[in-house]
Amino acid sequence: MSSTVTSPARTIRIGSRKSQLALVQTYWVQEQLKKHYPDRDFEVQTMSTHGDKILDVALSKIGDKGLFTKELEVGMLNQEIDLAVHSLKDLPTALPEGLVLGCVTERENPADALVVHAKHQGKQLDTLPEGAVIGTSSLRRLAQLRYHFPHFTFKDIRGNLNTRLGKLDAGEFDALILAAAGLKRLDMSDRIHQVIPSEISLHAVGQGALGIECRGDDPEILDVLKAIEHSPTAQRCYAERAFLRELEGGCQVPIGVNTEIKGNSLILTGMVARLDGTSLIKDTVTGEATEAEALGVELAQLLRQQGAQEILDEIFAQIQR
Ligand code: DPM
Repeated sequence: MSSTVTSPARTIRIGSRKSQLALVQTYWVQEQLKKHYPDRDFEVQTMSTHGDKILDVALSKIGDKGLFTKELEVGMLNQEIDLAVHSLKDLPTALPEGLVLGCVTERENPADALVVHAKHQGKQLDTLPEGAVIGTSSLRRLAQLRYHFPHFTFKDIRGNLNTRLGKLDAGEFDALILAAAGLKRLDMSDRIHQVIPSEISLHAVGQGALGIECRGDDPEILDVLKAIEHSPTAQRCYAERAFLRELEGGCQVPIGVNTEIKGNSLILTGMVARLDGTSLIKDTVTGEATEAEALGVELAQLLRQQGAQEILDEIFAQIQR
């Protein structure tokens, strides 16, 4: 008699940064996977990334792609973990050889949000006083807000969400600009005073979505991840990422986007702005949602014809001193 030996399915190891937001996101992914594959085991392994360790330097001055992802990527390539959960906007558009974007999950509201100090309760961007100190370390937020509200003062801020809110409450800032999605995931939506309209601030590429990275030669994991992919979010984010990649922008450039799916169409808006807020180039393209990446490339070329490259070259020269 012959016997069949079936080896037990391997435990799937999920890598995560240690920040509170990263962990909330990773446990959410673990739970979704568990729902689809109740018989499989998923375990979470945490790692610190370079970006978690240097908290005192402005993001834009670090100038390193993959600041929040590299250690996790090394872990995947060394077979220590099988997949890594990232805020998609922190995942560079070019991934290391051997790794792929295995899936994109359903997006939260991708907009930026205004959080004000208690003394400005009820105020919004257009009612905050002249000279109000706005905390952000995003060049994208800085450039767009300067363009629309040149009378504010802008100050760098780093650290996790709680640290930032603590600095706001202590009176170091009059208001902060943060991703609505991050506040929502940490159950702090009540701190949002204004969801900033896209006419004022186009969000970062991939903002509000989670991107799960894995090895390209691991068909089993790629298949497992398909169950939690959200295809409309993925199409929008592929268009946004193609736009950013074509403009060769990293996470420290004043580039913003907005996408919308209507039927089979995808509408992509993108902008590039000068850091001092003196000029802002913005345009929109529409096409088939299935041609998402081509649309991103088309928009990048359109903005380049309108002078986007000159703005970017000027900024690269400034931040890579
Ligand atoms: C990137 C930026 C910021 C983060 C730059 C940008 C914001 C930095 C700052 C690429 N990553 O948005 O123009 O404002 O000081 C980050 C946040 C989230 C993921 C927090 C935030 C949560 C939201 C999400 C930091 N990465 O943007 O307030 O999942 O999209």
